[in-house]
Order: sequence, then C-alpha cells, then structure tokens
Amino acid sequence: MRVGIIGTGYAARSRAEALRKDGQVEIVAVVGRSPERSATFAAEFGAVAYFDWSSLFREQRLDLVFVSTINRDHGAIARAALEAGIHTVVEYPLALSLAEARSLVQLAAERRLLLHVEHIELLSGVHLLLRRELEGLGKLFAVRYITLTATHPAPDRWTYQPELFGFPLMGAVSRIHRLVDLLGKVERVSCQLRYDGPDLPQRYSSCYCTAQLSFANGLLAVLTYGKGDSLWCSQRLLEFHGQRGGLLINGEEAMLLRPGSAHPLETGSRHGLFEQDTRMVLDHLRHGSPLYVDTEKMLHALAVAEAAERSAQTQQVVRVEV
Ligand code: NAP
Ligand code: BLA
Repeated sequence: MRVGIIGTGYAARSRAEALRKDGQVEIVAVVGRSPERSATFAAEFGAVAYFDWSSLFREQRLDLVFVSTINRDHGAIARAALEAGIHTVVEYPLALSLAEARSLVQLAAERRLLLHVEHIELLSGVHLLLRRELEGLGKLFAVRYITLTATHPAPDRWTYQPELFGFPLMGAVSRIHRLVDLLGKVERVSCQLRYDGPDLPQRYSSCYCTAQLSFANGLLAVLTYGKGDSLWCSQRLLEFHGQRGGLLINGEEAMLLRPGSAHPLETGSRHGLFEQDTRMVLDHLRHGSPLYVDTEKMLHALAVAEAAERSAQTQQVVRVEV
C-alpha cells in the first residue's frame, strides 16, 4: 500500500511510526511547509518531502492518505484526495463546517472510497470505562465536562488562531463527540465564548468557551473548554450524576460514587491511540474489519459544535439541525 502523510507534527509522526511498525506499507511522501522539517521527517521514514499537497496528489499514485495538518485545511485536502481516488483518513474535525463535512461524506460514498475521521477519544481507557459503567448509574441527570489548560506564556501555535483551529468546540469537537457517543442526540445549545490577548482577532493568548447542551433524553450537560495564559489551573474533569450513583473522572483518577461509598476505577493510558487507529484503518482496508466511528454521530457532533458557534455569536439558544 502506498501511503502519504500531510503534516509533520505530533499526529503525523504518530501515524508514520504506526505505519512503520506495520511493515507492509510504503510511506511514499510527507507534506510540510518547512523544507528542513519536512526533509528530515521524510528521510527518517524513507519518503519524499513535498511542500504542497496538490502536487503530491498530481505526481504520485497513492492508495491512502492521512490528513494530519491544521484544521482549516482538512476539508479542502480531503476533497482533493477523494477526487484523486485515494482512501482518506482525516484527524478530527473532518471540516470546519457541517455542510462541507456532509458533502465529503457523500463524495466518499459516491466514489466508494474510505473516508475515516480519527476520533481517538473513543479508543481511550476513559471512554471504555464510561461505556462500561454508565448503565449502572441509573437514569442520568446531569453531566459536567471540563478541560482547562493553563499555559504561561501562551504558546505561539496554530491552536491559538481562530482561523486555523476553528471555533473552540469545533477544533476540540472530541469533547462533544464523546458525549454524543455516550448520551445520544443534542437538541439545544447555549454557548458563550471569551477570547483574550493583545493580537486579537488573528490570535489569542486565552480562550474560555462554555456550553450547555440539552440532550433529547432530557439530560443537561455543561461543557467547558479553556486554554491559555489567563487561566491558572489545568483540569480534565468528567462528572456523571445518575439516579443510582455518580462517576467522577479527574485526570487519570476515576471514582464510582454510591450512597455512602466511593470505589476507585482504572482509567488506562492515553498513549498509543493513534497507533491503534492506524492499525484499524489498515485492517479495514485489507480485511474489511469494522472501524469504530459512526458517521452519523460524527456529523451530529459537528452540528452541535456549529450550533454552539452560532449561539456564541447571537447570544441565543440554538436548536441543533437533525
Ligand atoms: P502540531 O503538532 O502542531 O502539527 C501541526 C501541523 O500542521 C504540522 O505538521 C505543521 O507542519 C502543519 N501546518 C500547516 N500549516 C500550518 C500553519 N499555518 N501553522 C502551523 N502549522 C501548520 O499539531 P497536531 O497535534 O499534530 O494536530 C494535527 C491535527 O491532528 C489537528 O487537526 C488536530 O486536531 C488533530 N489531532 C491531534 C491530536 C493530538 O494528540 N495531538 C489528537 C487528535 C486529533 P509544517 O509546519 O511542517 O507545515
Ligand atoms: C487531542 N491534543 C489533542 C488535540 C491537540 C493536541 C491539538 C486536538 C484538539 C483537542 O481535542 O484539544 C495537542 N496534546 C497536544 C499537545 C500536547 C498534548 C501540544 O498533550 C502537549 C503535551 N496528545 C499529545 C500527547 C498525548 C496526547 C503527548 O500530544 C498523550 C498523552 C493525547 N491528545 C491526546 C488525546 C487527544 C488529544 C487522547 C484526544 C482528545 C480527547 O481525548 O478528547
């Protein structure tokens, strides 16, 4: 199998290492902007360095491509890859607009090509634990999901540029997707966003985005995503409150809460998830074994992110398109 990788960052490197471990694929080309970084990366994996993805698709015959670059470019690259007849894997989010994402799903179906959107959060130990334990909590009442990253100084990275990262809950759509996978569809969203920093609107040094999600089953979830130098403590917190008990996940520590008792649970590691995703893609292409992302749920998560963006702009509660 002839494979290309678009990007030279953490996700791209994780892909390249996973592909090398497989041993049966040839990494033909790697695409990056910086000649030095791309050449070093490509040489390490026996590949050719390209500086733009359109010439790669024109010049090389590829069977499979990994789109592992900044979010702004995901949709356009995936479209070009599918039009060139290449099976395509995209790191989340598939595109920064729901309409574009839907159109790509349709294009892949028409061309009978794989379009797989990586959502490694579903493979994580925390998610498997949630799938196992949630039923035991009885009817769910309320959920809180908070991820804050305090960084001083704020990094000068694409993830702090709205145009490149997208609306915060779109770039970080894994949070919504995790909840949709566990809890079903969201009906209404209310969201607020605050950016801070001297270089707005091009880049921020802090962002704080908080959304209330009303699920079709009545459940209420509060989702908060923040990062940057105006925050002073980092936190990764997931709380599920049900009729018969609760589940509290704080960083790597999980607790099952019952009347009068608390049992610790194992959460497992956050490492090795890109490798697992890559292996599942190769197995799917070779043997037809199933992948793990449900296209409808993936699109619904994008619809919720888009509704959150509209709510933050209009200060209104927004109904999610079904
Ligand atoms: P990263 O390490 O910061 O790498 C960013 C990549 O984008 C580099 O390959 C960079 O390559 C390229 N790039 C192109 N245009 C750029 C620009 N204008 N500014 C900065 N970089 C630019 O990011 P990453 O964590 O690998 O994320 C890549 C994708 O994976 C994102 O869509 C992200 O949402 C997704 N993802 C990442 C993780 C994770 O654990 N890191 C998990 C899930 C999903 P050149 O500089 O060589 O062009
Ligand atoms: C998700 N991690 C992400 C994303 C980015 C980063 C851009 C996608 C957007 C988002 O959901 O926030 C970037 N993560 C980083 C950076 C560090 C980091 C720069 O931890 C710096 C250390 N990702 C890693 C590393 C691990 C990792 C080293 O870069 C391993 C522990 C895991 N990142 C990881 C996972 C996700 C993610 C599991 C999926 C998000 C989720 O679980 O919701």
